[in-house]
Amino acid sequence: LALARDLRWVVERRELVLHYQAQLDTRSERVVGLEALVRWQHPQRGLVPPGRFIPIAEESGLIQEIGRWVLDEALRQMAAWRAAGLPVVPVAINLSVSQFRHPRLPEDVAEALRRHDLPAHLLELELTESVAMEDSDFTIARIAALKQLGVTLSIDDFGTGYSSLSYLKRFTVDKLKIDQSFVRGLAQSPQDEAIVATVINLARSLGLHTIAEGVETAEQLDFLRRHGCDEVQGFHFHRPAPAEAVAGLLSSETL
Ligand code: G
Ligand code: G
Ligand code: MN
Ligand code: NA
Repeated sequence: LALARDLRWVVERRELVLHYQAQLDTRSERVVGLEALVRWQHPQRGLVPPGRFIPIAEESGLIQEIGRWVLDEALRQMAAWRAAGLPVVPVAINLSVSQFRHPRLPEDVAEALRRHDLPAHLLELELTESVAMEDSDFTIARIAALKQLGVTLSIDDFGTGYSSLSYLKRFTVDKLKIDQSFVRGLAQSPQDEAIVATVINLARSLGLHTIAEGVETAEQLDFLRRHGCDEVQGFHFHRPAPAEAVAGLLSSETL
């Protein structure tokens, strides 16, 4: 596959870019966080979305190198914004299962934070349910090691995995990201509304924060506000955008 071949040099050739999508406090609608989403600026094909190349990178093992670049670049950007006097909000990055399992992950994260002189609470790691689901001593120890660093841990696409809920009491995650497939049905599907309301209540009972992804309409926002979802993210507010565009967004915020 041509794409797989081109991908091998993606880091050396500096063809990756991060876009950032704003996360807002549901009540105040202020920007309280950013999710970093990687894209591949391919010399011939243009901007390639992660869904097209992350699975290939996972198969080839290149995901480790890409993941370290994402971590470093997101923190470099945060430090640059901070140095420029912009309001600083936490940045979330996505971790694949194999990244989560990599022996050096906690050291890599600690080192990157040190390199950019940033406190750990400004970094959030998004884990998929398939990470959390594997109930092993390793997973428990790994989660504890990451928590010990002081980073925030969230479960991405919550509710879509083949999950039992029991991991929520063993693993000290901080936040549930309600998957956009449920958010899409708000104000339309009683089933989706029941699921979202239940997840928000569950999270509250467990002392976890909630963020709804894929918020596209005022009606969806209204439902989430009435049910006490903490944060929202979606095209209704902001699309993922390059750093330069996000700088303008941050500077217009008086936090
Ligand atoms: O193609 P699309 O933009 O919809 O793909 C988004 C998917 O890619 C999401 O599942 C998201 O979590 C994943 N993704 C985005 N950026 C990264 C990244 O830096 N690392 C990993 N492992 N996954 C990412
Ligand atoms: O799996 P993960 O949550 O990391 O994937 C995030 C993906 O969702 C990104 O590709 C991002 O572009 C996309 N996304 C973000 N907000 C919206 C939205 O409001 N609607 C839709 N359809 N996609 C969104
Ligand atoms: Mn995500
Ligand atoms: Na998600």
